[in-house]
Amino acid sequence: MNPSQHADSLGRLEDLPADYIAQMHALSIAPLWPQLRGLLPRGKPVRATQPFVWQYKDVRPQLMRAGELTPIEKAERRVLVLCNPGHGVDKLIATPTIYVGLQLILPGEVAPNHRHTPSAVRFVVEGSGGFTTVDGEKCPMHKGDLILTPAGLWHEHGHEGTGPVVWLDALDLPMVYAMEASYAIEGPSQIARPGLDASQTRYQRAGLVPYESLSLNARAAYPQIRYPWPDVRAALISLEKATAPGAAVQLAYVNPETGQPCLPTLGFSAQLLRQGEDFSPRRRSASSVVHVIEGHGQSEIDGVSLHWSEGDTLAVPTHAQVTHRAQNGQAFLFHVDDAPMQRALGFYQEF
Ligand code: GTQ
Repeated sequence: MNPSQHADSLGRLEDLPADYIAQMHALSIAPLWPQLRGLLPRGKPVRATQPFVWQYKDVRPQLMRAGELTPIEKAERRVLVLCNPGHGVDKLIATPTIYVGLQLILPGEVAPNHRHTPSAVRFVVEGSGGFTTVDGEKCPMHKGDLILTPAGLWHEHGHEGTGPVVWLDALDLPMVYAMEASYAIEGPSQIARPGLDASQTRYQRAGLVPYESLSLNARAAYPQIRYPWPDVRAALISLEKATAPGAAVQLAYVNPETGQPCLPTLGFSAQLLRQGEDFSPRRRSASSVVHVIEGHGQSEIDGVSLHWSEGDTLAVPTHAQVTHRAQNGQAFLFHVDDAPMQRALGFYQEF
């Protein structure tokens, strides 16, 4: 912790005798009161995270260049990390809790099998022929698909098609790393089970689950691994017709057996932004990352105006005031937020 000090009526470090400060520091102790307002600012947290947009037209050429410069064997994961400028390029964070990278895999390449303590998802940005095998389940990767690689599950990526495949990685890595609990184990390539992509096939329609899953001891922690985009898109278009003007046309990706967010730490949702409508959700304590699936538009985040189009990714700080607006037609957004971990910690708020 390195909280900034604030002018206040509380005692300052300089108010104390130098020998007393030296004695305390030699014993690895420190007084709280000079730092109290930094640790617990009044009313609202202090945020270093900036509202920001990474434009795909800027990042993509850099990613393709990585494809030329760095063979997959030298990278394991060929990823360019989206670093929030409020935190610099060393911290590798988009928001305090969310790591986001763009990963490139070229035809015939393999990103070898491993598993780790952070949980991850992939959201496919472009290309076809890519696949991820998760705990023996081989999932095809089509544009807009969401694929989970939860904590502890083996995962490896490959590419059986032509042309580059790019996806967005979102991980709860910053939190797990801060807990000094982040590590990975490498393993031999998985043997994919027959029954390609079975988990999404079993949960084709909301409200219907395989009968045998009702017996509690059969319940898997992660029953669905892939959420295909065409289904989500069609569901959003249906939902729009049943949603009042100004209300969110937004669907959360959940565990179909429990209805709870599909990962314990991060939440994922897809939103249809109606043409010509200013969408202003309630201010909330969660930070988030927004990826543009389709369309273009503009967002105001804490007074910062950001223009976006397909493939772009935005950072939204905690407690931010947000307005999104699609331009020249509707737009589709993918949201990653840290609301599940804030709820688990007991302080998630909407204002
Ligand atoms: O594809 O397994 O962006 O382990 C960072 C860490 C991707 C991955 C990342 C990872 C991966």
